[in-house]
Amino acid sequence: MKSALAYLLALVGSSTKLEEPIGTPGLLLTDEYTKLVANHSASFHPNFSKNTVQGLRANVALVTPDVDSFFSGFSGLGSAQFAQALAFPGGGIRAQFLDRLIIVEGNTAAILSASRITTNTSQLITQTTLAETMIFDKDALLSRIVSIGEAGLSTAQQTGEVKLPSVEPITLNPIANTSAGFTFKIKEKAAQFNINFNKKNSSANGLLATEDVTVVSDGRNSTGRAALVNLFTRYSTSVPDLIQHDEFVLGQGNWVATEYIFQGTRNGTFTMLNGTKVPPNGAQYRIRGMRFMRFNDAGLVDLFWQAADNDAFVSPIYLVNSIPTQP
Ligand SMILES: *[C@@H]1O[C@H](CO)[C@@H](O)[C@H](O)[C@H]1NC(C)=O
Ligand SMILES: *[C@@H]1O[C@H](CO)[C@@H](O)[C@H](O)[C@H]1NC(C)=O
Ligand SMILES: *[C@@H]1O[C@H](CO)[C@@H](O)[C@H](O)[C@H]1NC(C)=O
Ligand SMILES: *[C@@H]1O[C@H](CO)[C@@H](O)[C@H](O)[C@H]1NC(C)=O
Ligand SMILES: *[C@@H]1O[C@H](CO)[C@@H](O)[C@H](O)[C@H]1NC(C)=O
Ligand SMILES: *[C@@H]1O[C@H](CO)[C@@H](O)[C@H](O)[C@H]1NC(C)=O
Ligand SMILES: *[C@@H]1O[C@H](CO)[C@@H](O)[C@H](O)[C@H]1NC(C)=O
Ligand SMILES: CC(=O)N[C@H]1CO[C@H](CO)[C@@H](O)[C@@H]1O
Repeated sequence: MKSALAYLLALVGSSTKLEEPIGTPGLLLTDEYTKLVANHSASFHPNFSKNTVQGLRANVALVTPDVDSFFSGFSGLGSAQFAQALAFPGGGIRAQFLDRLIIVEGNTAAILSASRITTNTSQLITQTTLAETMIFDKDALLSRIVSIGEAGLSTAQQTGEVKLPSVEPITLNPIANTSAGFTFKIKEKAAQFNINFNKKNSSANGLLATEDVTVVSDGRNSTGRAALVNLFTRYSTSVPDLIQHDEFVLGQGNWVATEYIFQGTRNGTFTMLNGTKVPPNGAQYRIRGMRFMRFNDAGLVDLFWQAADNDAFVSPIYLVNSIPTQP
């Protein structure tokens, strides 16, 4: 997001933030503007979690008329489709999005949350990870959102194939006040994960993390570099031609978030989250995910939180160039 000049000025301590990111007309990145982006990006989920018409209207007031939305594979354009996608469930079901981390860089925010679905008597139905990238226009209205859920995990929790997590309060992770130079460097490291993967060098990804890195994915926590490397190698026989591409690499303080696309051919036996083995079908899938990385002072990742639906590889929603059923 930052130009090379703005980066140099930041390093020498100038507070200049005047720059115009490509594609966002009229935008000046002032402190005041960035605060408004932070405020708006933190407003959507509390408003939504009220599960009221007022909450929904408050959110629609924060988006552009032509907002571009992508909610777990379903694309929409315009505020009416945005509102439709956010319609609260009703029928005695409550949906809450509880924020764990909000990174803001310029006019873009990356948000890591818990999606908690309960009955109206607070009995847990599912709790999965929700991750979003939000881009704002010059008035700090939301103009593009990508929202990534864990549909496969949600299904497996509802059928009892995967145990529900315990209900705990969810709090925002703190963001350390590091130098601009530190954040610049950790963004480069975060971008290295997919570069290594695409060079068939996933084992190098372990070395970017601490030996006891916490790895969160698919509703599970695991520890250690091998668990981190496994996130990258687990599709090597089921989707042998997989490529991963970063769309965004956003940093703030000691945190970096990436939004990425992974695409490849399901050409080997694929294992679903519930353990079911699905035969190859030779079809190509294109899926979006996000990763949130916390770096320690030595510049190593000590928490790696991945939000991506493993079972998207068996979902027709994510087929590339799918053949329309209507002529
Ligand atoms: C956003 O700003 C408004 C007005 O100052 C304030 O009432 C609201 O609490 C803020 N919301 C968040 C999530 O920070
Ligand atoms: C919970 O939802 C059910 C089904 O819609 C409804 O009958 C009941 O009145 C609701 N209870 C409360 C406490 O809102
Ligand atoms: C972060 O650190 C810088 C330099 O030490 C300081 O000027 C700034 O006020 C700090 N910001 C916050 C939010 O603590
Ligand atoms: C794999 O990564 C390691 C560590 O970054 C590097 O030393 C090595 O040259 C890389 N190998 C290839 C084939 O790119
Ligand atoms: C998994 O790790 C994250 C990050 O440290 C933590 O917030 C969460 O509570 C952990 N979950 C479990 C089930 O231990
Ligand atoms: C998928 O498998 C078929 C049959 O073995 C093979 O012909 C094809 O080249 C494979 N495609 C990819 C992308 O690996
Ligand atoms: C796993 O989930 C799929 C899709 O929901 C279902 O068809 C299959 O029976 C499940 N497998 C097991 C072992 O429960
Ligand atoms: C109805 C409702 O909850 N509106 C809130 C939506 O978010 C804004 C900004 O944080 C609040 O000011 C509203 O009260």
